Amino acid sequence: AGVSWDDINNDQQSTDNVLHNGMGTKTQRYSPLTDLNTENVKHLYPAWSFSFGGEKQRGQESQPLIYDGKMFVTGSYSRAWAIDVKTGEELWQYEQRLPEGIMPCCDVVNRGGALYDNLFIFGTLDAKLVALDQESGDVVWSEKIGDYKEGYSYTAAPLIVNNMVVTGVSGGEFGVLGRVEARDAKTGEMIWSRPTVEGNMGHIWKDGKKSENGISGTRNATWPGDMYKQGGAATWLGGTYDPDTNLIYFGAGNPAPWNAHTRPGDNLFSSSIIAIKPETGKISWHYQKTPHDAWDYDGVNMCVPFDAEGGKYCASADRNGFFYVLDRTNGKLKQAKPFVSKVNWAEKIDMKTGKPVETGKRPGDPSETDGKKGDSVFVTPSFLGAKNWMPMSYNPNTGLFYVPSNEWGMDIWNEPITYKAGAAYLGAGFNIQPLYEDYIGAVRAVDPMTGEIKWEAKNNAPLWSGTMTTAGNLVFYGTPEGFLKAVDARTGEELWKFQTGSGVVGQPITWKQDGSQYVAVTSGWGGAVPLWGGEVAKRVKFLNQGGSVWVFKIPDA
Ligand code: PQQ
Repeated sequence: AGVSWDDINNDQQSTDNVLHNGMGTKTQRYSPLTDLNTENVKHLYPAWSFSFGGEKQRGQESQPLIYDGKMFVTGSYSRAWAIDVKTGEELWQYEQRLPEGIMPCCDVVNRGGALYDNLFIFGTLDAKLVALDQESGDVVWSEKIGDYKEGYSYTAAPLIVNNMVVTGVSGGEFGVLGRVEARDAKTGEMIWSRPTVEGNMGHIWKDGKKSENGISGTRNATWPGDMYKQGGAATWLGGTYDPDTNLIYFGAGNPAPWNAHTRPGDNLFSSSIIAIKPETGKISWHYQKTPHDAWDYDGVNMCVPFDAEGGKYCASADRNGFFYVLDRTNGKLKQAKPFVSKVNWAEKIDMKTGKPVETGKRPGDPSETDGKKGDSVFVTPSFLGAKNWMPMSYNPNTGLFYVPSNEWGMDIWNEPITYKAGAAYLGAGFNIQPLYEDYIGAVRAVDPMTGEIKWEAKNNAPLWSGTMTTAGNLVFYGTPEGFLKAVDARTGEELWKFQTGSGVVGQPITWKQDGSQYVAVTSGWGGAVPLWGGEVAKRVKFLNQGGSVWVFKIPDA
């Protein structure tokens, strides 16, 4: 018994469970189930709801997993539960004892765990990986990812590849060193560690012995002096694994500090997609979406593998406003088009060089003004992104990606900054502003091969939930206003909605059980918007917090 790698590798095809983040390591968030479809989705009703309890609520971004009659779900403040899927009763609860002084940049969120063998593995805000026994909730092993006092934390769902649990790090706003690490999923023992900032050394472990495994890229070619040591490029969103190419794809976040005048050069591999070989942790190829990032455009958005027109591609809807399609065998750019209405920092992506053609909208150098504050610029999208962490989905039947996007801009300026361990490392100030009166969010159906937007479903508040799509021609997503919605995957027509009582910033899933198709999502408003959203945060401050998971089904025939 237990969850095997074969089971996980087959997760997208097997419909009676959800074993992995993204509903399969490709993270397409696609289910072949058709029981629930555009005809009958209007009958979807709640089977049960489970409260995360506690006085502390905040953002609930977790994707639940389903296995062996149990739901495994995480919550804010590094909590986890196993719940009886039939009845909604709690089987066990785990709460990490968080020390004073943890430093998550963007709310106390967790995006879910990983199942492997008899374990449920998830990362915590004090930068640890904890493996719990699926039956009892007891700790089987626990390993440190980084020092929380230096700003490391963890929020993403781990990725399983073969017998390994593969994770990144959070902490880009504190000048941590971004990296991807693989551990033995059964024991937590380290197998390899691969920095995402060019110039740093990788390591590999064999029989408990650590040895050097080559620097990433070249030493200091794209970073001045010693700055590569605190270069950020945090891998805070986790990755995808594609068995066809046998590569792990990770997004690497913004370079640190935000003030780009301090670090001339491209600052590889920040704001990039990197492809990593699972055996050695070595980088096979990279593609930098925002060279010398000056806007915190980050780059963690996943590259979601898909096949089209005889090619093997992956797609990434980036915070910087462009929807990229890469040949996932070699990282070559195939397509890049904006997926929001206003992108003013770059005119386009040059298809020959693969680089953005910039428009001169970089914040000014403080040394050119009074030395304290450089010239401010108004830039679209804002640093919270045309798309932030919330995952998109891909439906192979429609050939479309369903992208949760937001329309906003920001005033941004630079200030002098020096590195101090455990302190914010930005050197920038900002204020996010809405662009339109009537909406900020929009789910957009993007044709990856043309970049064409086939339909859009607008939303007043910024969208902060993932999307999920099915062979029943449905797309599910949540809104901060509290609704879980189902729309027609071909047209965007709204077919069903349910008010969950707090904002939905979670990741919907679906599976089949005892002959019925089920849908589940967490509810609880939070994440980065209320904390960093400037004028937008003010606009949506009426939204209420919460903490629960909802499960839906259609009535038995
Ligand atoms: N997390 C959210 C969220 O959950 O709503 C939004 C963001 C994060 C951001 O906009 C970030 O830039 C961000 N950056 C890092 C980083 O650089 O390490 C980490 C995280 C995180 O772990 O949640 C976010």
